[in-house]
Amino acid sequence: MRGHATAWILSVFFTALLFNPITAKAADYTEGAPGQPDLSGNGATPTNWNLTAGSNTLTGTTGNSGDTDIFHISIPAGMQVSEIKLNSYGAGFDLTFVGMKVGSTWPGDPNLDGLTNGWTHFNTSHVSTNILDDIVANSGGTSSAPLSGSDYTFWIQNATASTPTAYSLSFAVPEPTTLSALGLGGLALLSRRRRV
Ligand SMILES: [Ca+2]
Ligand SMILES: [Ca+2]
Repeated sequence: MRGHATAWILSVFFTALLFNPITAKAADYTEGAPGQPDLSGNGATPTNWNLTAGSNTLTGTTGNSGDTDIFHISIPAGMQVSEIKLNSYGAGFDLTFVGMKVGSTWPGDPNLDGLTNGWTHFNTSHVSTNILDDIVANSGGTSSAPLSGSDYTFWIQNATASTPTAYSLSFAVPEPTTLSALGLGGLALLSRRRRV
């Protein structure tokens, strides 16, 4: 009985380790939620979004000339953005531009200055895929995945439709300490099993 109780306690412990960083700590940004207005349309003053460990989800809408969404992500020290997954995308034949620039602001215009550190277009065909690899592939070697360092600014704008298009993107930030703790916990479990 004591072995079963120990196993139950351990399983609860590992479940907590596995899921807490994802569900409890991630920082989501949803346009229109309290305190989370439409993302800035001014590259000199992007919306600041501080990422945390886990899956950070951005949900918004963008238009062609009417609603550009420009935001600056801050990556926690020692962590990285491993992928940017498109969860969902409007409808129809829309196409949306996303550009990335190193730093906390984007003065200028990516259509005019061309000074991006990566860009791509996405639409319904990219739903459920990682678009970070597409972005860095168009960087001329000036960026690479996973994203390390601390500050990047993104510029999202519809390339085709004049009507707003809804999108949802998840920025994945793995937590290195979770993997270490799991590794140590796994060793403890193995050692306990050997003794039993
Ligand atoms: Ca918007
Ligand atoms: Ca906007």
